[in-house]
Amino acid sequence: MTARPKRIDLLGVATASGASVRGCGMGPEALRVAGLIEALIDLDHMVGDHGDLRRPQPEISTNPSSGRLPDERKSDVLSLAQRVSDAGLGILDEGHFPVFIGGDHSIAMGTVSAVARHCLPVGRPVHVLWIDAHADYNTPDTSPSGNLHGMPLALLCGEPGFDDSFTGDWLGRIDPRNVCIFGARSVDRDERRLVHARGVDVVDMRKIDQLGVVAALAKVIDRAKAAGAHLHVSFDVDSLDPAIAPGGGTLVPGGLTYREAHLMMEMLHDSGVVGSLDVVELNPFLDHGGKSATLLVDLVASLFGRSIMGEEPGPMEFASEQ
Ligand code: 6HN
Ligand code: MN
Ligand code: MN
Ligand code: MN
Repeated sequence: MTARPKRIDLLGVATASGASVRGCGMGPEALRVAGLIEALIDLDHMVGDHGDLRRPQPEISTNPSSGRLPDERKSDVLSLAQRVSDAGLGILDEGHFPVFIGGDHSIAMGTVSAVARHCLPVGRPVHVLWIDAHADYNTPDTSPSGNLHGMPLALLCGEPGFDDSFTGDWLGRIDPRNVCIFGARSVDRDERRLVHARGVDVVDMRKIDQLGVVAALAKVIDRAKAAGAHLHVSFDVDSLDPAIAPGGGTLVPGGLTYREAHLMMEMLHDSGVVGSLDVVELNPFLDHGGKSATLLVDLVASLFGRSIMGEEPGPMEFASEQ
C-alpha cells in the first residue's frame, strides 16, 4: 500500500486556448461540483485548493462571438504554462501532491515541467504516463490542426520544429524513452513517425486488448520503480470510451472501459510511485449531466486509495473481532 501523501493540492487551469472546441475551460469547476474535494477528504487526505489560473480578461471585448485568433491563443497557452509551472513547482517544493485540473492538455507543458524542475536537479528521474486516445506529440510541421493541446509532449521531449517563441521551462525537460502513451487510438501520420523514432513507449488499444491493462501497466510501474523515478500521470478524459465519458471535444471510439480505467488507478495507487496528476480535457458543455465529471472524480478517488472492500484488517485486528 502507498504511504499517504502529506497533503493533496489542487490547481485548476481554466483554459481552452490549446483546443479549437470551446468549453474545457469550465472543467475545474465541474470537477469540484462533482465532488472531487469531498471524495479526497472522505479518504482521510488533507486537501488544499489553490483555485484556478486563467488568462487575464480583456477589459473590452469588441466581438466576443468571433472566436479568438490563433496568435492570441498561442500566447495564452505559453503564458499560462509558465504560471502553471511556477505554481506547480511551489506545491511540489512544499512536499504536497499536486493534482492539476484542466483545462485542455496544453497545460501539461506547465505541469510536467514543474515536476522536472522539482526532481531533476536532485537527480530523480521523471517518468510520464500519458493516458490518452491521442499521442499529443505533434510539432507545428506535423500537426493537422495547429492546436497546441496536440503538441505538449513534443515540446517537453525537445522535438525540433518549434520556433523561438515556444521557448520556456518545458523545452526538452523529458527523455522521450521515459514516456509511455497509454490508450492511444488516434495518432496522426507524421506524429507516428516521430513517436517511433524517439523510442516513446506506446501502449495502444490493440495492445491493451491483447495483453490486458494489468500486464501493460505493470511494465510501466516496474520501470519507474526500478529507476527510482517520480511518475507523473497525465489523464486525458478522451482515453475513456465515449460511451462512459462523453464530455470531451476530441472523442474517439474504442477507449478504456469503466473497469479497465479503475483497475489502472487502483494499481497506480498500490504502486506508490505516482507523485503528481493531471486531469484534463473535460468539457462540461459536452458532458451529459455530469456523467464524465463524476467518473473522473471516482477515478481520482481510486488513485488516492478508494477500494471496493477498503483496507484489509491485519491478522490481530481480525482475531480481536472474532
Ligand atoms: N488532446 N492529434 C490531433 C491534433 O490536432 O493534433 C488531436 C489532438 C488532441 C489533443 O486530446 O489532448
Ligand atoms: Mn500548498
Ligand atoms: Mn491529450
Ligand atoms: Mn486526447
